[in-house]
Amino acid sequence: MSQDLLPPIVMVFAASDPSGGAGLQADIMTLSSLGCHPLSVITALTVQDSAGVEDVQPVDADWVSDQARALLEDMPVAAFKIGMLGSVENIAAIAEILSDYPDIPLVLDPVLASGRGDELASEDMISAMRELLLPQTTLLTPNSMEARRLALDDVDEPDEPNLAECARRLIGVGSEFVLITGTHEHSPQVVNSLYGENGLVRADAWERLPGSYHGSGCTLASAIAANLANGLDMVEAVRDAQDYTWRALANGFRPGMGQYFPDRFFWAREPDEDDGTA
Ligand code: PXL
Repeated sequence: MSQDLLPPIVMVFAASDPSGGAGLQADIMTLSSLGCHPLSVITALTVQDSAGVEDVQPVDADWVSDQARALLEDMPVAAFKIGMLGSVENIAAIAEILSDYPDIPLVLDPVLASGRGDELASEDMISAMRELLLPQTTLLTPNSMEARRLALDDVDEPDEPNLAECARRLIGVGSEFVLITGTHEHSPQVVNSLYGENGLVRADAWERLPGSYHGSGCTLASAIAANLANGLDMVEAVRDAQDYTWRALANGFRPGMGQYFPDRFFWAREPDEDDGTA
């Protein structure tokens, strides 16, 4: 079999969500749905259901390093995607690995809390992300609340910075691009804004879907990583991944008593118009 037939390989650092709504499982499904082969480096285990996160058990940082190093020495990786990190030690270990692969694009989804508001990152972890990971990031994908928390200066600020100012600061810290998603803003449409070193690159407005979703951020960030691995440039990758994510959400389902889950394989369930059946 020719190497040309190799699917693009994307290495994910993320925590297990046994519900399959978010986390590593969401990343694996999204990357597979978009034609990539996912490598999964587990940073933490969680106990959760469709309503919220009950418990988190970080994986030992040496185990995180070993999982990644073994694969990186074996296979060509086209993109990195980072989700929930689990501990400051894991952040330091991952930052060290990434520094050996500066040419591979990195999509960092700064997971700070679950949809219900369960804390998934401590203040120390936020500082470590800012100092060790942002300078190595190609695209950071915070929601507006995460953008404000990450961009807040240590000095007390009387007013919250606006989102464009947050993006400017996060790019100042070292991320090449920042995509701030607008799901949590009180606007009639969801507006997602991509910023680069010269400010706003493009903004896309989407019909706001009713209901609350588990794993929409993981889906979007993984879809962008898949598109970059498939050779799209950043603007195309971000545009196309939003379209994919919106469709996964529009086809969402509610498997339990909590939030809706995106259907990352909505295309596999769509009726096939050309299959000859009535
Ligand atoms: O959606 C963010 C997220 C990422 N990773 C894990 C999660 C969550 C949200 O609950 O549990 C493991």
